[in-house]
Amino acid sequence: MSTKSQRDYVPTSADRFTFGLWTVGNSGADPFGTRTRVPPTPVEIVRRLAPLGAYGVSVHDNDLVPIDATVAERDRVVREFQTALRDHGMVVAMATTNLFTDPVFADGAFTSNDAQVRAYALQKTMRGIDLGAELGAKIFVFWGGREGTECDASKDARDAVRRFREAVNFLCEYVRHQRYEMRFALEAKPNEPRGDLYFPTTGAYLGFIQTLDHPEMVGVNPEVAHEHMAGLNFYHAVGQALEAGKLFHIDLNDQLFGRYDQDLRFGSVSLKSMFYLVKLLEESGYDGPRHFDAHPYRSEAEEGVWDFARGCMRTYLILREKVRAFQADTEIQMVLREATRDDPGLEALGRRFTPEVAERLKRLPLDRIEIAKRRPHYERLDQLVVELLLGVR
Ligand code: GCO
Ligand code: MN
Ligand code: MN
Repeated sequence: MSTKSQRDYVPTSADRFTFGLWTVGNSGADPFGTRTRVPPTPVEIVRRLAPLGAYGVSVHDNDLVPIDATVAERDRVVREFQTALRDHGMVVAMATTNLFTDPVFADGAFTSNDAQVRAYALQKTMRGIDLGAELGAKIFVFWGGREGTECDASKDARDAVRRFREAVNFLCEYVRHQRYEMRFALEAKPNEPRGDLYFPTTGAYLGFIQTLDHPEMVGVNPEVAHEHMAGLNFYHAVGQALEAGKLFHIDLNDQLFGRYDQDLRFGSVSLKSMFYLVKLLEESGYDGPRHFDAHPYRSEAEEGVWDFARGCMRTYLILREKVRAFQADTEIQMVLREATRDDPGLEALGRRFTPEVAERLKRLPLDRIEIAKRRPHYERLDQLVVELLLGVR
C-alpha cells in the first residue's frame, strides 16, 4: 500500500531530487534574445526549493562566486550560502567548474592548444574542487563544454584525448592528496556550444575511464538531452553505465531528437523512454542524486520557475508509481515470462569456456527452424505498456 505522499506525488528529501543553481536560476536568455525574467539568487533558490521537497542543489564555482571575486568576497558568499543550506535542510550533492563561459576558454580548457589556458583550467578546477569539498559535495562533474573544435586542422584529436587524460589524472591525485571524499563524473555531449565535442557520448567516456590512473575514482554523468541530440537511446547508455558500476550521477531533462540543446522539463517529451529510465534507476538500486539539469520555458516569469521545478519531480514520482504498476501487472509479467526461454543446463555451458565445453557446444543438435517457431509477443507487450502509461490499466 502506498503512503499518502507517494499517492499524491509529493517529493521528500528521501527521493534525493537536486537542481543545478543554473537551472531554476536560468534567466530565459538564449542566443537570440535577452533575459525574460529576474533569476533568483542562490540563497533564494535554496529557500524556494526546500519546501517543494528537493534534497539539494548542485553548483558551478561561478554560479556562487563571481570569477573575479576577492578572497574576502568569496568567503562571505560561501558563508551566506552555507547558512541558507543549514537553515533549510538542503545539501550540495554535486559541484563542478565553469570552464566554458569566460573568453579564455574559447578554444577549450584542458584540451586547449595553449599551455597557459590548460594551466589556468587546472588551477580553476582545483579551486572549484576546494569549494565543492567545503560545501560537502561528494561528486564533482566534468562537462567539457568547450573541449571541441570547429576546425580540426587546429589539433590532432589524439592530443585532445591525451591532454584531457593528463588533466583528470592530475586532479584525481589532487583529491587524494587533499583527502577529500569526492569522486568524479564525466558528462558527454556530442556538440553545442562547439561544432563537435570530444567524447561525444557516455559510451566514449566509459572507454576512456579505463585508461586513467585511478579508474575507480571516475564514473559518468549521462544527460538525457545529450544522448538524444546524438540520436541515441538514453536508457541503454545508462544501463551500460550502471552495469559497469559507473553511474555516479545523472542529468535529467528532456529533448526532441535532432534539435539544438533544448533542456526541457523532465519527462515533457519522451514519456515512454523516461518511464524505462525511471524503471532502470529504481530497479538497479541507484542511490545517487536524481539531478535535474533543465531550464524553464523562456516564456515563464519568476513564478513559473517553481511550476517547472515541481513538474520535474512530480513526473519522476508518477513514473515511479507506473514502474510499480508494471511490476504488479499480471498480464505484463505473463507476456514477459512467455517471451523468455530459460535452460539452466545450456546457460551453464556458455558461462565458462573450456576446450571441452566448446567441443560439446559445437556438436549440440540445435535445430534453428524449431527454435525460431517460438515467438515473443512484443506487440502485445508494448501495447500493454502504452495503456499503462496512458492510465487505462
Ligand atoms: C549543458 C550541460 C551543463 C552541465 C553543467 C554541469 O548542456 O550545458 O548539460 O548544464 O551539465 O555545466 O557540469
Ligand atoms: Mn546539457
Ligand atoms: Mn548537464
